[in-house]
Amino acid sequence: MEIMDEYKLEAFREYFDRGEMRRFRELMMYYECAMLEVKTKLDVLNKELSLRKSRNPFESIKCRIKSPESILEKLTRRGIPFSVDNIEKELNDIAGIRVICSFPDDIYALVDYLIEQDDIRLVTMKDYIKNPKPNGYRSVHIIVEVPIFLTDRKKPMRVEVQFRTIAMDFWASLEHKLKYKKNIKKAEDISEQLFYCAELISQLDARMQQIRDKIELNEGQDFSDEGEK
Ligand code: 0O2
Repeated sequence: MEIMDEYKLEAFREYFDRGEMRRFRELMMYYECAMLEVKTKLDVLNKELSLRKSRNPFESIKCRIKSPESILEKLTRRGIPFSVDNIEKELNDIAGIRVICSFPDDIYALVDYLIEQDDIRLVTMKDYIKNPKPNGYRSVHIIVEVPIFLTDRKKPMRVEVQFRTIAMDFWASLEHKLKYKKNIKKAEDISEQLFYCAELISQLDARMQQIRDKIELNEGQDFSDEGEK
């Protein structure tokens, strides 16, 4: 997990006085706690479902706290004045979790199990699998609010969770790398090729899911809850 060290905080020293710096560190600590809460919930679901269904609903899980440079960049890009209050009020992705699943339907099952929990509040859901971005990007992004229990109070905090399949993550990682190769970025045929690859990947995901369904049917294994009764 990425910890916000002194070196990274340098980016903020010219904007914040000592008091604001202290409040900023405190806020980041709250986000870290909220991120751990949600990660634990997902780990618990993964363990329970692995035992019940003999396979992991997710392959890996990564957590990160948004870097001070990215926070600064996002607020500046949106024309929002830079302050600790605005960071908390305006940004939903300070605490971020990325869950990499094997199959698309595992994504929807995990989202449902997570948002059904009674201390979780779904703030927003963006389904870029059903509605991919124009460049072909696919993923499900949810913002959830989870309470953290401090010494003297309970504080609701927002966490972004991105769910992707291995194939979607493969595409997004390479596309992200290529985006920063500026001379390539502008070439139209590159965008078209990336879009085409995203379509292929989506077909691949659907095919792999069909193969899994066939195997499970052959094994007489019904993975739905009905089949377990
Ligand atoms: P990082 O370091 O990953 O956090 P925004 O675009 O951020 O102003 P919003 O509504 O927050 O607005 O964006 P959205 O659509 O929910 O997605 C934000 C995050 O999704 C990005 O984070 C990426 O991680 C990922 N993402 C979205 N679109 C793409 C895409 O086209 N390609 C790739 N590779 N990833 C994408 P950040 O903010 O970029 O940074």
